Amino acid sequence: MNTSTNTARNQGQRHGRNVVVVGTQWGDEGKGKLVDWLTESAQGVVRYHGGHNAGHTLVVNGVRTALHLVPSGILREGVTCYIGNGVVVSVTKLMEEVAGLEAAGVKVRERLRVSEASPLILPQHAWLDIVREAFRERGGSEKIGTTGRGIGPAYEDKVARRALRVQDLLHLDRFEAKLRDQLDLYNHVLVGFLHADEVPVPEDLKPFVQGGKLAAEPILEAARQQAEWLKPMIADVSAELNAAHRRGDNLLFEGAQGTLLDIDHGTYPFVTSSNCVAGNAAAGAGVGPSLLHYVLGITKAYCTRVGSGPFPTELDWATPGTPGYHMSTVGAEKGVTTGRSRRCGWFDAALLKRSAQVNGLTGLCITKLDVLDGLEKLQICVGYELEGRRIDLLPLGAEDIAACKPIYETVDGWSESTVGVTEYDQLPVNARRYLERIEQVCGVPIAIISTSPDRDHTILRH
Ligand code: 2SA
Ligand code: MG
Repeated sequence: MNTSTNTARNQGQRHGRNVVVVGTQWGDEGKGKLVDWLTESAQGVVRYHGGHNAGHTLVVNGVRTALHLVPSGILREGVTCYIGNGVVVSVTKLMEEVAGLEAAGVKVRERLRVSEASPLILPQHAWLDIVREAFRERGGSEKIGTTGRGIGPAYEDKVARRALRVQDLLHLDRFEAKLRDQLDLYNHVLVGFLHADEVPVPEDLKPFVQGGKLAAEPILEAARQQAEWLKPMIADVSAELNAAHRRGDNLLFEGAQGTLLDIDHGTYPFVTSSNCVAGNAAAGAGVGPSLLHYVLGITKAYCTRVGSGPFPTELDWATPGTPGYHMSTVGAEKGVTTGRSRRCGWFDAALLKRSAQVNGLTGLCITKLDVLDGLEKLQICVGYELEGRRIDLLPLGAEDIAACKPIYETVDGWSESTVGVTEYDQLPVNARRYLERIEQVCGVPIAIISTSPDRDHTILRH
């Protein structure tokens, strides 16, 4: 491999070279930091799926910023941030997030473009999400462990062709007619059928849910104000991205969640409701796949998962003194959006092979390597035993994945600190061995290594 031309950042520095940044595990791999770092050589950053269920933490000059819906390029002046048609948009949450960023001195509105074709997340979606989870639990089924943000129901409405979209905010009469039709369905069938009046209403939904029923007037009232606020940012994002590409801009496509949460390729049904894989960067932004030039897979040096569902290499992460507890505490593994503890476990190379395959990964970026500092021995899962057979690729679907017994290779850890290391050669020899073994088993080159949340603590390997 030609070492100087194949890295994502070098791809970015050449004009018109676009990079997709995708999570290869269950989300929270550190995509936000990498998008921010790569943005030094990009002019546009695009979100293409998911919604404000995402939580991206950036640390710049020691200051921590959490982003949910706004693309992670926003902290770089001069970068245009796009929310593509594949994203489900809560204008209420977008307004809150933008207000927070602007209060901290980040100019957002003049650099943010929101697709007119994005489906809206409205109070009925969050309410249905919460009610469904409550009833799954009551009925004895395992909860999905959603973020309760209304993501699933908003995508359901999109696929059922009854969604209200950003462009409907420009025609409030049309918005009202569609909303009333939709609420009829919610009140009579979707929520009504579930006896939603038995479920406690969260504070922020109280104005919209009255006696277990959704009320149109407060939603319309909020929409009128939101339409005025959003109007200057509403755009034909597909046309703008294609024009940006023609004039030589480098674009970064920012994935949210992770490959194992993908609606098709993940641990179904314990997944989110969108395609998280790199291929959806094209459909969810309105560009052709020929515009995606480099796929960078972001991979934590161990594994975490928030929410329910199978996790073959999961460890006991609650007992002090165990490697899982070390990962959970040193790695500060808590959800950025919901504050839930993330489950922790060993690195799973058989899972990563699945991820490399469905994303067509060009290179890997390993994050949070420093969290493993001080662990005496490390385990790498290289395959599983499933129904008496040995397999080396994560199977599809929750039931088979839950039945997988991991097969581990044990490698030596390192006692030195890797925090802030910026040169590959300065990593402890066992850290390099660990990385090189991962690379070998997964079959994808490691291009970048992150050694702390800080923007500058990054090793560009080749
Ligand atoms: P949803 O709300 O319908 O998308 O939930 C479905 C599943 O997807 C998981 N999910 C996530 N997993 C990791 N990180 C996410 N973002 C936040 C973060 C999550 C948080 O960055 O920490 O704060 O809890 C995210 N968003 C969705 C979710 O846990 C369900 O398993
Ligand atoms: Mg996150």
